[in-house]
Amino acid sequence: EHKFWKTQPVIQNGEEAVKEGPIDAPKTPADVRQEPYALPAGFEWSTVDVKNEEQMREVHTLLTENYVEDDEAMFRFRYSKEFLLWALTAPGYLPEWHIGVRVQKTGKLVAFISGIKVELRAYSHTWDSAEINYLCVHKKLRSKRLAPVLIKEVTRRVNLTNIWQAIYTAGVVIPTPFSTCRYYHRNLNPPKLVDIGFSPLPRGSTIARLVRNYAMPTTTSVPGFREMRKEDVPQVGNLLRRYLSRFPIAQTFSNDEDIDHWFLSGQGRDVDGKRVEQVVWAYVVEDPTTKEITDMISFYSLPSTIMQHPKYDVLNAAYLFYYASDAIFSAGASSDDETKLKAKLDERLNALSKDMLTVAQTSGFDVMNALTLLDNNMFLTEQKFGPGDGYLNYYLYNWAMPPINGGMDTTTAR
Ligand code: YNC
Ligand code: MG
Repeated sequence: EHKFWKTQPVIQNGEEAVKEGPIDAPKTPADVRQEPYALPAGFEWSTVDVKNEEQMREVHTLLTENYVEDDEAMFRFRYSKEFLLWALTAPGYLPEWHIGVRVQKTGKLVAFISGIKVELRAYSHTWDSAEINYLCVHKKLRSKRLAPVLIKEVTRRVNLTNIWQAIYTAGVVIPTPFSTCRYYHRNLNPPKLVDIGFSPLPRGSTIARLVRNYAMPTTTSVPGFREMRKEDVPQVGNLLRRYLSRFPIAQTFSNDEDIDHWFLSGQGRDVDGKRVEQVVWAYVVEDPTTKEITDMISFYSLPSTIMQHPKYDVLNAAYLFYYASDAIFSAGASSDDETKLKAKLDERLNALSKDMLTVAQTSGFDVMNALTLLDNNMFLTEQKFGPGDGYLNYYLYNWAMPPINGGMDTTTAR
């Protein structure tokens, strides 16, 4: 059982951490193995330059054909190149942490794993960490224990930079999640979701009835709701940092460069007559009288390939990303008690998420997905999200801490 994971500094099955801290004895980069791990004969390591168009195309093709599928093999994630560039070149990223494996003879890219640098806070500890994502082995090379080699190699490269912790998410359960979130789905396009088998047609219902039930208004309704702009970055940063400080674990977004990258750099635009896909959609509420930013909300676009359907081949899915609201902050005096603030926040988040769904439906998304994290439980059901069969497990490498109930995302399942 877990031949690989039982050798790694992670909480082992059945254990539960009480004390917070690293699992391994402290080391320095000088203690780290200097040579790459050995690959099976016929394969070689290849650091992938994701800013190089041809190399990005290779990663994109590998993932489009071989990355995560649902249990019934109906859908497969179809990250755009724009998305991958956004996710892999966040402030502080290291090119050496974008690791490929090629067939020596042909140069074909057959496996990939990536890390970016993120500052994390868990309870009261804050540290630089790696966020590991896009682990992928070509379908023809599965079950040959290549994944452990990729994981050990990325660990080695991260450790060489004096970073000893990592965060990652997976659909599979391995030792040992600190939190598990459930996926919820908000139908935005009933005829298509029923046709492709994503949503059932409830007994006794009709498509027309579903369409009416899930129809959003054509315009947003919160006064001052608008797209986020460059000049909002400092205010959005302060708001988001303050909002996230309420949760047991979160990415710190400690400088405005992070805010700019994660909420503005993925905007769609036309370059040399070519359409660059919009990845992240960020909105703020600017108070019409004070001109202050009181709220923000965002989502990203992550389509899935619909496998073997005669009519549709892409599911246009949006994923709820970060949001924040000052509704929960007490106005100084102790008069605002916790219950009142929570009720205020509940109301505000429902209004905000409703406007976000309005934007998403108007923009042609088929579904909005969200996880049971942050304050999502305040609005998911009211905004007609329904529970799905998917779960996402959250993991830390070389960090022990008590598990988090209900769960809280970090940089999300990007
Ligand atoms: C997984 N997703 O348990 P044991 S998520 C971690 N994350 O080891 P083989 C995984 N471990 O149990 P295959 C894993 N999936 O024997 C499998 N494993 O100890 C473990 N799928 O290796 C598994 N992408 O090579 C087992 O399996 C061992 O050929 C088996 O390859 C696995 O990106 C995989 O779902 C996932 O491409 C590459 O199935 C392949 O099946 C595939 O025989 C479709 O491996 C795509 C897919 C995973 C998406 C993701 C996060 C990855 C996190 C990796 C762990 C990072 C640790 C921190 C490192 C930095 C530390 C510092 C500092
Ligand atoms: Mg393998």
